[in-house]
Amino acid sequence: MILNGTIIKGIGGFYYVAVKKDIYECKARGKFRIDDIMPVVGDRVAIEVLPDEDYIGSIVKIYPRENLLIRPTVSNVDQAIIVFSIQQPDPNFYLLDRFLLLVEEQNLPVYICFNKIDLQDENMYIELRQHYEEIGYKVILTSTLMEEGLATLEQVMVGKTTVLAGPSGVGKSSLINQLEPKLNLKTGEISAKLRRGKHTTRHVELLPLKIGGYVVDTPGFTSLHLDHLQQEDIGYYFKEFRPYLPFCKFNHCSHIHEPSCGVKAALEQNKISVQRYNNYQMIFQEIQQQKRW
Ligand SMILES: Nc1nc2c(ncn2[C@@H]2O[C@H](COP(=O)(O)OP(=O)(O)OP(=O)(O)O)[C@@H](O)[C@H]2O)c(=O)[nH]1
Ligand SMILES: [Mg+2]
Ligand SMILES: [Zn+2]
Repeated sequence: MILNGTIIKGIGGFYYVAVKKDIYECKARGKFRIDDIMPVVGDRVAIEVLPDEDYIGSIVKIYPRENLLIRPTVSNVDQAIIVFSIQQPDPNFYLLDRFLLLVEEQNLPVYICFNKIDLQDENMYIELRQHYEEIGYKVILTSTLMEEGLATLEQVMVGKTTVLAGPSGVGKSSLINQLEPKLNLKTGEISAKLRRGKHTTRHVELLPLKIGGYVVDTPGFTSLHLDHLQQEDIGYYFKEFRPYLPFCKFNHCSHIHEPSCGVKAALEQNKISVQRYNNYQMIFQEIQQQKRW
């Protein structure tokens, strides 16, 4: 018998496929390896189950993916929420901009969530929110400790498949636990010495929400590779640069050395933030260096 379902978890060569309320433990057929396609969490698949075996099957087909995130590896995502804490650990805005770039490349709707607002005074995080809202991102401020912002967070997740991503220790699993206490996800302490998270979440999993939809808790990351990107696309992925790109005189303007550059003009008029422009430049140069090899 063939059934259609969604891979919600993969561990040690097994894939757990949800077919309505049932979960089937599946192996992938060898032919995927031949085609060089590996099933990933989020894939919609057809599985073959034998009549006598209880909830065991094999994946025989992977349906075309709507999208594929590589960090974390998950497909068919509706949106991403990038979580950073405003303290413990301190936000790394360069890393945030890199992550935004990856999400833009996937053309995925995105929210930025600043968690742990109980740790800082209001002026700091209001300014932070303003900064990213001016760029064009939606920002949610939360505290699991004070139970703030959780209703807003829940609202944007209703009925969707949402990936929660961000560095270790920022409170991703804690946020999900607040929304869905039954999941009882493991959360970790912040290392006192390193002031970083300890990578409590280890694998990627689609977690069903009672409000409908799934949330993907993901292991924290400390760096992100951008080597698959083309340098000429970077400017476009910096969302707020887009309106100024038509004003660049040169077709493949890097927005760094060229005269008559729309982006640099906008920078001079304070329409683009210096911090974002500097991050752009660093990322552009990093990719340029890699392409030389
Ligand atoms: N002060 C404060 N601490 C929080 C808040 N949310 C989470 N924490 C704490 O932050 C620590 C890390 O939380 P986790 O939820 O494990 O973080 P994570 O992002 O899932 O980390 P990884 O799984 O390692 O990627 C825990 O000690 C939480 O209790 C918050 O809003 N305020
Ligand atoms: Mg976690
Ligand atoms: Zn330019």
